[in-house]
Amino acid sequence: GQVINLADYRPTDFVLERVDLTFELDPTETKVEARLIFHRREGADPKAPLVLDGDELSLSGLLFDQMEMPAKQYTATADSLTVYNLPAADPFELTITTIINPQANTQLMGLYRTGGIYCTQCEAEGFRRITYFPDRPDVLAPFTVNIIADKAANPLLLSNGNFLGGAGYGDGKHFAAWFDPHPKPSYLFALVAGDLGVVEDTFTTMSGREVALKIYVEHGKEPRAAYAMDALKRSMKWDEEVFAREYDLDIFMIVAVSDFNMGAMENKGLNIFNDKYVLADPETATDADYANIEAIIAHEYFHNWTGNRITCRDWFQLCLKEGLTVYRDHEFSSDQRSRPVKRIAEVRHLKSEQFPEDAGPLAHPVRPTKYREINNFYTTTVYEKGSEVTRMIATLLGRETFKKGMDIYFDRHDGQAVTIEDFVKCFEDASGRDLAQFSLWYHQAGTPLVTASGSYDATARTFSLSLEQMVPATPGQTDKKPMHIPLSLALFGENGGKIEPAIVEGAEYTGEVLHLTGRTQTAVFHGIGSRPVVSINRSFSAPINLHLDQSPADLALLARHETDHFARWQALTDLALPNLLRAARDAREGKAIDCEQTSVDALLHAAADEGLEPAFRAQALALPSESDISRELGSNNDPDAIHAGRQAVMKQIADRGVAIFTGLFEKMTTPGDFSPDAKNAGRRALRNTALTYLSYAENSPARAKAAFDAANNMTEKLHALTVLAHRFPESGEAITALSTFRDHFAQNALVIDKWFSVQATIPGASALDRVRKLMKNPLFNRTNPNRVRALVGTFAFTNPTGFGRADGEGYRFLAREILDIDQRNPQLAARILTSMRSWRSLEPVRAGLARAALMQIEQAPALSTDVRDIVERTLK
Ligand code: DPP
Ligand code: ZN
Repeated sequence: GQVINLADYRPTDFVLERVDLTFELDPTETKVEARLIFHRREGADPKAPLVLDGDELSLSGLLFDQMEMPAKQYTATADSLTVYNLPAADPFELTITTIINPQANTQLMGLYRTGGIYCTQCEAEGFRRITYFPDRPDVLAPFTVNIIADKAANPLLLSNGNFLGGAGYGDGKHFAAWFDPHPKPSYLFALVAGDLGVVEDTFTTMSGREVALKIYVEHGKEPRAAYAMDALKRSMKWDEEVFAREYDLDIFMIVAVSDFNMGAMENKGLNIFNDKYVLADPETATDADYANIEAIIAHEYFHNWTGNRITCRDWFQLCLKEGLTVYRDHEFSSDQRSRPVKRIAEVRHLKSEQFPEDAGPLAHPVRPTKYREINNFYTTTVYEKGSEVTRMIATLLGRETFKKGMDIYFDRHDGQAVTIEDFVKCFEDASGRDLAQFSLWYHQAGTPLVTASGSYDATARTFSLSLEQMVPATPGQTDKKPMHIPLSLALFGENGGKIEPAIVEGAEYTGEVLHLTGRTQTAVFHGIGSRPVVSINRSFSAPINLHLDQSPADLALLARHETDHFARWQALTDLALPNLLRAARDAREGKAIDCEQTSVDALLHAAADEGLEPAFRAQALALPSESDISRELGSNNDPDAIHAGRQAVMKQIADRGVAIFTGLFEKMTTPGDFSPDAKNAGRRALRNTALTYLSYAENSPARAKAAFDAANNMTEKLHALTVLAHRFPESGEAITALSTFRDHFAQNALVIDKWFSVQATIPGASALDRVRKLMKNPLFNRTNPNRVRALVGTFAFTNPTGFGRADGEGYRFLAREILDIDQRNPQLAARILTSMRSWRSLEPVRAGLARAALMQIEQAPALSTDVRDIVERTLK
């Protein structure tokens, strides 16, 4: 694949007016007839040929205005169809016939088969695997879709839009016709056919229209779709109340499939989901699963406006729909659950996934300017950092002005394919602010580092805060300009009360948000009667790294008195982190590990504070992960030392807090009928955390074994199983629990994924042998992306001591697996390979071994564009 540059964008020479598709479905020979009506764009070169995209296609027929097209008038290859001598102005019709093989489509892009049903995935460039087409997001047209298939095998024939009608044929076949009146790009096309069960409901929109809601799942799984349906209705209501967005078709459908590369896909009126994000019941789904289902159902539904009604001009603008829609689903979940707890979870995720990406060889701007393979840009930078950038606009402008900007966006651009510049302009118009400097967040990669230091002058009654920002160099970007960084900031007195400054000089400070715009800047707060404790980047108002030296006493004060509970969590984390970093260094040097006590006290104080919600306390007690610690250490990392250090810190906290943890474990039960709501989930989270600490204090599998046996919900059962397997892998209790669990859930693929993941993450050098053995287990399935991710992906991404074992065998194992997966499913292979993105921060021996494994991939003869792109950038 060659490099595509944003600077080369230009509109198509031809305008697509209408699309009429007919599918004659067959597992191995599906006939696709595409009737496309075009006219030449005004002002376009009257001689320019029409060039359509294809991917592994072969042309079976081509008509021009229903007449056979002379062979010399076109050229067809597997990846393009070029048609010459087309009319200068008049509309014309091309009828293109292709025959495709859904059964053989293991890439899961285009039309494929999964569990006996036909389904499609077209984003980003899957439609070109169905027919020759101007397969780009700025070509929008209304689609009519006719589906013909064997009736017994495929009672259900679905596509986008509204159902027009259908009928049976005498030969056992039947057909259905769908029409989507909303012009859409091809990436939003969907087709599903097969035999599925359905859960039905209705939603009455704000203007009083009744919309039919249908969720299709495998027969027998209908009861497990109830929560997804509930989340869908809540999403529809929320988007009306918060963004005044109403649904625009008569029907909204979701289909759950078990083989899917992504989480879900927002096809117009016909979302297709990885069934992992639809199916849930208390016995088989964890609270995290419920939360993910709620978020992803909302996310895909919200795309109807941010993505579908207003789409991207080109794929460089992916964050236009993804960053914004993630922001919207975050807001939705915050409103449905606890806002601070949700924010903590978002920031944890951002730091563990996006920060390493932004600090490594795969770093790229939220709005990139070039790519070789667009599939590789569905990244946490585009999604999560993109959401943070949207969130900063709301923080800078204030909620009301932000809403005003969104209203302008919806009014101005409905039905269009637009750019980030168009989006930002709406907020400039709403606020009268110049957002040019702010826009650097879209263009400059790398996580800014802000260094802050405060000094108090008692005589002048001033507090001066010096700030300095630095954006690190990233691939292709060495010189960075200073950014516009919104820092939510407050001052607290020794008694814990908030101090309101009389005047602030040196920086704009409105609504407790300080605008850092210079490379260096000093803000002076006047009228400060006593030495303040400063709290910066409250609610994580900007996605930055912050360096601020604060004493354990000051952090402990914030941990107790900050009114922003996110900032309390941050203070507790800042207290805990130095212990973990020191412990990692000490472990490496074979020194004794000793925790600084203020931090342990603060943590235990929070754990026991009944005034704090249980979910918050669970978050506070969940120490930074091993990969968080390596990120903070930055370089020369030894996963074994980090692991050993963290284990020692856990043990010390557990020993000191054993009484508190025992009390929490006993008290935080969730009696009565199971409820997946946030409150009950919080109690389960805190109880689980207590169990983890008790496994260190008691150093015995007994309690976890009892918890495993007694659990009546997956959240507690899986956690108990994890404690047994991770803490006591050789014990009879762990071995029995793992096999009981497997036998009990053998028929449930999503639970068996968890069974694989628990074992893939057992720490230590022996993990690799376990993973190898599991790959030979009859339950392992190489063709199912969820299963491959659950075992191979989880091992590579979240088992630093097992994957990163000192002899490099883990890296070599991954190299071989990537090459194998790449044969079938390049997207999946490329995604799992990004687990190597932080290899340079390893100590030299491991780094050398990791590099050798990467080179082994790079030198393999037949790599997909997807894997080639990732491996070359990772090595560069
Ligand atoms: N389906 C993916 C998402 O919603 C890509 N658009 O993020
Ligand atoms: Zn999305």
